[in-house]
Amino acid sequence: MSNNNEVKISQYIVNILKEKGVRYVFELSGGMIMDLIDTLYVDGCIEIINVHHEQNAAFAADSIGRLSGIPGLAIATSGPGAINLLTGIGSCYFDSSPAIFITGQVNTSEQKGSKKIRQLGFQETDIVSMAKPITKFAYQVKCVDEIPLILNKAFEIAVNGRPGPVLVDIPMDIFRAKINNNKLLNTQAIVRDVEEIDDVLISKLLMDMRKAKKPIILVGGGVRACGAFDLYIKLVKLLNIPIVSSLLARDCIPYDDQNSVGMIGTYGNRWANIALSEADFLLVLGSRLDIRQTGADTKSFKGNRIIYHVDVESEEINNRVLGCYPIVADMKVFIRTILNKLDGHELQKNNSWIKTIRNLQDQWPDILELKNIKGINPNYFMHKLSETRKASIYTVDVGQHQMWAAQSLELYEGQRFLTSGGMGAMGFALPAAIGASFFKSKEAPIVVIAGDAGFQLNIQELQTIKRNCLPIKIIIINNNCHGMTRQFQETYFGGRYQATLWGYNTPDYVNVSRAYGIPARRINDTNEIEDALKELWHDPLQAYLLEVIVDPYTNVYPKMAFGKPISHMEPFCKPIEMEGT
Ligand SMILES: Cc1ncc(C[n+]2csc(CCOP(=O)(O)OP(=O)(O)O)c2C)c(N)n1
Repeated sequence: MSNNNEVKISQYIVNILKEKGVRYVFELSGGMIMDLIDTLYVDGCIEIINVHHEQNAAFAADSIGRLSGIPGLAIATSGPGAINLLTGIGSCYFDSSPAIFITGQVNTSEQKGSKKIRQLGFQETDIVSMAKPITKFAYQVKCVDEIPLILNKAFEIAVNGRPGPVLVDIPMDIFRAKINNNKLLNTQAIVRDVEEIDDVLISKLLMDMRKAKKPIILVGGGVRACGAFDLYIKLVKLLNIPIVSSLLARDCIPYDDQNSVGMIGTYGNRWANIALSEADFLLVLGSRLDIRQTGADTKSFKGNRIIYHVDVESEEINNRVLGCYPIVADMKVFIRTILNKLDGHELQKNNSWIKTIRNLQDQWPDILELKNIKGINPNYFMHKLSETRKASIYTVDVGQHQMWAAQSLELYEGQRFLTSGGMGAMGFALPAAIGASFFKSKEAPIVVIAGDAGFQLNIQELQTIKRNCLPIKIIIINNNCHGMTRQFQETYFGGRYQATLWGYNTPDYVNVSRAYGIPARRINDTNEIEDALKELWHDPLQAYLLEVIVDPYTNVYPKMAFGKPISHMEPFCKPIEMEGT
């Protein structure tokens, strides 16, 4: 007897996705995922966005997940489609983006199972094993009855604790099978464990903070990833302490806030690194204290200062930098606890310490770090680009331009800065901007900052921008080389520029852009910046590409002299260890 409540699994999945608040799905078609694509199309509630490489579907989902806190969604077919997702999945894993990846798999009957053969079904590939080390959960569905539980679990795992990606691999025949729709969803809100924080430790933290002469807060990506940003803003207003940021938290303190110091780390603002090296108290909020922030000399990073380290994952604390007071907690729980203790009272004023930091900033302006360079100064360009405050979100690729942007963009309240931190994946910025445009319902301009090399990894997505009329402004900082690795060769390989400057070149980006129907312009000289930016912003919601020519030998300075304390920075100090680029 037929059951009226029966639906196809594909429809059941779509129903769950809608329930969970998913509004967009990024995809590239393929046989094993077609049933789901067709169902999404017929259902019509979730917008389907076709991209031109699965990696970009994954980066777009990463971006939506980071911005909304609701898992981004990308789907792909088995074999090459699924494998192409992996770089983006890793990006979600390392940078704590909630995301769901659904991959189609060959029919259950075509799977090789335990047979000692490489493949049975066409494109049959064990994506689950490949994805496991870079997901919070990866699972191949074996039968219809598993679907409700696995999908609910997928969403729960993606957002709970430290957010991250989940992959669910579903055979074709299961997409087509039927399920009773009454099983639909366990839609209760996800309940997080309420953690108790050691009250004595919190009192001691506040006491140490009050006593400190030179306190600093280091804010990391974990604050936003845990959905604690609004609480954090309340907290820092009461604490009134200078704030430095990691790369991923560049947008966690507005440029014009009196407590905003800058970015620390390998390519941090010189004054910020010096300030941190002088601090007697450090409160680390949701930052891993990884090598790009502390450098290799973790002992001097700790020094004699008191460090309280708050993170949702205990293993991240006292991992590299030892001797920190550990506070293992969900950031929201931690901040609420502290706010309760402060009970609306401001902690103290640190006017003289802030003045000292401002003096350091005046002494070491970022735009004067690059002496005697030819042509456009990229740090200066970043100030000019951002002083208009017109971008809603910057998505920034990987390389020197990323560091110039992180050092010198003026990010004001509400503006976001997304980049590929832990994965450091070239090619991230353009697809991330596509995700960001949909998050903003195409109503606010997104600015891509990319290098000439990274842009060539995913250049084909200009077509997605054009087709969807996305308000994306693209800045290519063209130094006609792999600048960051060229700088690496300058330092460690005697200036032999094979693979970065030698044996490499770029197309005419202005013509490429126009070929996709996107207006474009190139500038070579500082005098052209103002006019070009006027043209770029002429219609804020129209896609535009600006190619900014920079001399190939321009370095990113300051740069931590690797192996030395964080205040020892190039070009004045030389490294004693080799870092990863
Ligand atoms: C997918 C990928 N491949 C290789 C690298 C190593 N890498 C880091 S930066 C860089 C050079 C980037 O050049 P470009 O995009 O032109 O930016 P620039 O450094 O010149 O600003 C390379 C090759 C990487 N991070 N990601």
